[in-house]
Order: sequence, then C-alpha cells, then structure tokens
Amino acid sequence: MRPASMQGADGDVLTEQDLSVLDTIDIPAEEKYAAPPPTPPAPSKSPVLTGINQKFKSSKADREEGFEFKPPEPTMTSTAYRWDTSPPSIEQLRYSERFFERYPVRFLWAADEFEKMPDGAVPEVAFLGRSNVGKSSILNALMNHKGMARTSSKPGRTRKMNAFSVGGARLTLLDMPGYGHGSRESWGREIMEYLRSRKQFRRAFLLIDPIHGFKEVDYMILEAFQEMGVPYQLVLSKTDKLDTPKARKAKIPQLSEIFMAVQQNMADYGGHAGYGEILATATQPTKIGVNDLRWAVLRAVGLEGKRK
Ligand SMILES: Nc1nc2c(ncn2[C@@H]2O[C@H](COP(=O)(O)OP(=O)(O)O)[C@@H](O)[C@H]2O)c(=O)[nH]1
Ligand SMILES: [Mg+2]
Repeated sequence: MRPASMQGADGDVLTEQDLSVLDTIDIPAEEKYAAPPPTPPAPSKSPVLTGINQKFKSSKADREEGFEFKPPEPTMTSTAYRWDTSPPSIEQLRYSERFFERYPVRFLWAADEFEKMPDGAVPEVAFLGRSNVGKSSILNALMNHKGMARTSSKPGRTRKMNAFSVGGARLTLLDMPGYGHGSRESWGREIMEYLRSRKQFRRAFLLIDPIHGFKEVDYMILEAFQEMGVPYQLVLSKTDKLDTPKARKAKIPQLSEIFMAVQQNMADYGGHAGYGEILATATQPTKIGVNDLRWAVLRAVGLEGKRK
C-alpha cells in the first residue's frame, strides 16, 4: 500500500491541472498541518532514525578492539535533512560554488538510446524525476547558466538524455527525460540500461516535487534502484511553493514532515541504496540549497575538497 498522503490520483502523467491547482491535491482531511516554521526542529527521537543508526552501532567486542563506529547525529535545517552524513562546512560550500562557477559549462551530447552515448572516463551523475519536476531548472542553477538545459512549463519537452560538462571537464551532469514522456517501456529500457551499465555513472539524483508528493512511477523507480543497487539521493524541488497561502490551504505538510515521509519511502521502497541525506531546493524566485546540492554532487564523484 502506498502512503495515502503522498500518493497522486492521476498516475505518472502530469496534467495542466496538476501544475496549477494545488487545491485538488489528495491529502486526507484529518491531516491538518500548520505553516512550516523557518527552521524545522530536529527529530532526534524518531524511531526511523534510531532504527537506521542502530544498524551501524558497534558491538562491545568491536569497541574493545578499538573499532567504534559513531554515526553522525541527524540534523535538519530548511535545506537539508541528514541522518548518515555530516553537513558541509562553509569552506566546502564555497569550494563547491567555485567548482561549478569558475569554468565554462559545455553541452557535450544528446542521446535517445544508451547505445548512442559516447564513451569516456569522466564521472557522471544523472538527474531523474517526473516530467516538470524541475530537473532542467536545477541543472541550470547548478551550472549557473540560464538556458543550458532546456526548461519548459509543458511536461515531456526533454526527449533525450543530455550531457553537460562542468568543473573544467572533470564532471558530467546528465539531464534525463521525465517519466511522463513517451512510452514507459522505452523510457525505462534506455535509462535503466544507463543506470545498470554506464561505468562512469556515480549517483542518481531523484527529484520529488513536495507539493505533488510521490506518484506510482516514483515508487517504481525507487524499487528499480533497490533491485539494481543503483546509488541514489533524493532531492526536493520547488520548495518555495511550500510556504505559500495556496499550500497552506491545500494542507501540504510542513517541510520537516515531508523530510520524514520521504525518508520513510526511501527505506520502504529504495532499500539501502539511498544516500542518508535529503536536500530541499528551489530555483525561483531565489535559489535555495544549490550549493548544498553542488557539494553532494562533488561528494558523489569523489571531487569534494578537503575539510579545513
Ligand atoms: N516555483 C518554482 N517553479 C519552478 C522551480 N523549478 C522549476 N520550476 C518551473 O517548473 C517548470 C518545469 O521545470 P523544468 O526544469 O523544465 O522541469 P523538468 O521537466 O523536470 O526538466 C518550469 O515552468 C519551471 O519554471 C522552482 O524552484 N520553483
Ligand atoms: Mg527538462
């Protein structure tokens, strides 16, 4: 059973109505949520957190032999919920910003089939998610380039996998076609083939629009990640829409609750392949969480700077 509060009624394809009418969102009436506070409280006593960290607790014998694993304390801010990772330092965020902004961005190639992708040795990360979730916008924000990845208010405009080179050709970012586009079979075949076989692939960043929540295809892809052992991380997009009268009227949960629900979905459907961090981002009206995401991308490919 999918959790009712995060399930859409309309399957995977976004309609115009989906995009504009918050009031139609399927949230049970008994779930009454207040407006999100500026900084959500840290859920230190969550059973989910305890469960996850419990798995990594060292045994008495380990401790006696000097092997003690201390999981990081979970932290929650308005841009990130981390339970297995430490927050980046200011220096690391600055480093990430420089890495992405200092070098010219280059469009590398577009391919509609895995077989047509040019080979290479530069590490890659891929941005996935339903049509219109904000993949191309977040890529443009990462690359600090308004029109490099094509954005559109109409779902399904990105028909190919598009590759962009950043950081002086040390890293490749992939903009993937949204799930809503074309037949699910052809979408699935080519992207799954990429995730399974591309040797320079390092991590998938799966975008979820917190206003719409998880849909059937999102659960499907989490299950596919789990089955294939695909390393992935979840990113909330368009979080500027959460703190609005419309969202409050539609009883959209506050960010801290969304973080917890997303973590639960990761555990239920995505197994252990998921990274212990959920980022909250927006690309308009102001950019939110972009450097945190840059840092996560650099860490995914081993290009992070040293902690000072
Ligand atoms: N309010 C808001 N709208 C956004 C944000 N990011 C993208 N959008 C809009 O959402 C639509 C789809 O974005 P796009 O990046 O093309 O999504 P994609 O299909 O996943 O690549 C466009 O109309 C964007 O302007 C955001 O952070 N906040
Ligand atoms: Mg796009």
